[in-house]
Amino acid sequence: MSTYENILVETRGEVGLITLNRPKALNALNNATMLEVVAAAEAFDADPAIGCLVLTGSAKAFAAGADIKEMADRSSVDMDAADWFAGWDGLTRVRKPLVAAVAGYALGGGCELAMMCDLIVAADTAKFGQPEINLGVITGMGGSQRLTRAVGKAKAMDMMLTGRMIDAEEAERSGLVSRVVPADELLDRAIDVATLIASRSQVASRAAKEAVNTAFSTTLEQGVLHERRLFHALFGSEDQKEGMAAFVEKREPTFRHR
Ligand code: CO8
Repeated sequence: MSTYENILVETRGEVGLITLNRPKALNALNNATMLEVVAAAEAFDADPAIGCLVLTGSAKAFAAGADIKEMADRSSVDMDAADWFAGWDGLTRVRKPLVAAVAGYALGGGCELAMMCDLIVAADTAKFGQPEINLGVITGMGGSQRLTRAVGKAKAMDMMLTGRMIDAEEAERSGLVSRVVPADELLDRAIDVATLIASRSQVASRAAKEAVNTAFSTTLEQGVLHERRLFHALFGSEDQKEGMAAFVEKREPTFRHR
C-alpha cells in the first residue's frame, strides 16, 4: 500500500477506507490532499478484492473546506490556469460505491466532497454548510449543483446565501444524508453499510450507481431508457443467474463478481 501524507488508507474486509488526516487544519482540503484522495480511491476502484469505499475524517471535522490559506493570495488567472480543484472530478469517475462517513464539520469543500460520494452516513454531531459567502466567494467543487439537487432550491439558497450551517437532523430531513447515527458508532455503522454493499454483485452495484447518477444529468425519458438498457445487460452476467436461481431455490446467493 502506498504511503500518503494527508490521508490514512486501510482495508476492512472488502471495504477500502480512506481517512482524511490533517487534524491541525481540520482536514482542510489542499491540493496535495486532493491528489492523494483521488489516487487512493482510484487504486481501490481497480482492486477486485474491494467492493465499496468509505471516506471519513475526524470526530471534529470531516473537512472544514478547501484550504483557505493555500488559495487566499491567488489571482483569478492563477486559479483558472491551474483549473483549481478540477482534479476532484476524478473521484466522481470512481465506479465502485463510495460512502461518506461524516462527523463534525463538513463545510465548504468538505460539504461538497461529502456530496461527491454516493451516500452520506452522518454522526449526530455532523454540521453541513456552504460558508463560502462569508469569504467573498461561492462553492467551487460542484456544491451549488449537487446541494440544489439534494435539498432543493429553497434550502440550497438559504445555505449558499447566508452561510448557515445545518445539523445532522436537518440534513437528514432535507435529503442530504441517508442516515444519522450516534457519533461513537459512526465508522462501524458506515463500514457495515459498505460491507453490505460489497457483499452484492459488483456488476449490479456499478449499474445501480450509474443508473442513479444518470438521473442527475438527463431527462426522465432518457434516464428510464438508460436504466432499462442496463437492466437488460445484467441478464448477461453470471451474478444475475446466480441471484435469481438462489431466490428460486430458497438459498443465499454466492455472487462471483464481488
Ligand atoms: N482552510 C485552512 N485552514 C483551516 C480551514 C480551512 N478551510 N478551516 C480551519 N482551518 C485551520 C484554522 O486556520 C486553524 O489553524 P491554526 O491553528 O493554524 O490557526 C485550525 O484549522 C483550527 O481551526 P479553528 O481554530 O478555526 O477551529 P474552531 O474550532 O475555532 O472553528 C470552524 C472551526 C468553524 C470550522 C472554523 O475553522 C472555520 O470557520 N473554518 C473555515 C470554514 C470555511 O469557511 N470553509 C469554506 C472554505 S472555502 C471552500 O471550501 C471553497 C470550496 C471550493 C473552492 C474551489 C476552488 C475552485
